[in-house]
Amino acid sequence: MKKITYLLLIAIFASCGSSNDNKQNNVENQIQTEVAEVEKNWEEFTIGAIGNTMAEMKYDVTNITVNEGSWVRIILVNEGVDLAMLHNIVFVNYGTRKEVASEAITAGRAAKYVPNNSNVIAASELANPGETITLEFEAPKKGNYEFICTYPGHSEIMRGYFFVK
Ligand SMILES: [Cu+2]
Repeated sequence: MKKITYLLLIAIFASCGSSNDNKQNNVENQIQTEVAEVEKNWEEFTIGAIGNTMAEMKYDVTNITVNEGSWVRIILVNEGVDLAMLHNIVFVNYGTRKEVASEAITAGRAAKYVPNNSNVIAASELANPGETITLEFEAPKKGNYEFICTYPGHSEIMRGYFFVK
């Protein structure tokens, strides 16, 4: 609602006889962009990456369901304190997590452990211990997907399911 009021103010401002057409176009483009943002149907999830050892670490959410056509916002909170606890969150086609996790190791740190593999739907940045990162993407078509942490050695226990209905 706040954002809509803001957009109206921009619209009023824009209609107050700008002598510069370019400026007018820029304002109109900005309005269109912001309207598109407001109209997106966001589904937001906060996921904690918890634990401080290879045995304890996990996501505190392991099952996410969204509607087709929505936009997904994942807020990944790395609650670890041990410096070895680096995590990301990577969404992949169902049944491909082992393949993607294996290629992630080859891709290495320079690629943020995200391989160039068409089964990857969306991938976050790496979160350091104590860091929170956000990943936004458009939900893929209806179906079953999985999510994993592709940091080497983590994917077998740091994983969950993602359903688009
Ligand atoms: Cu991890």
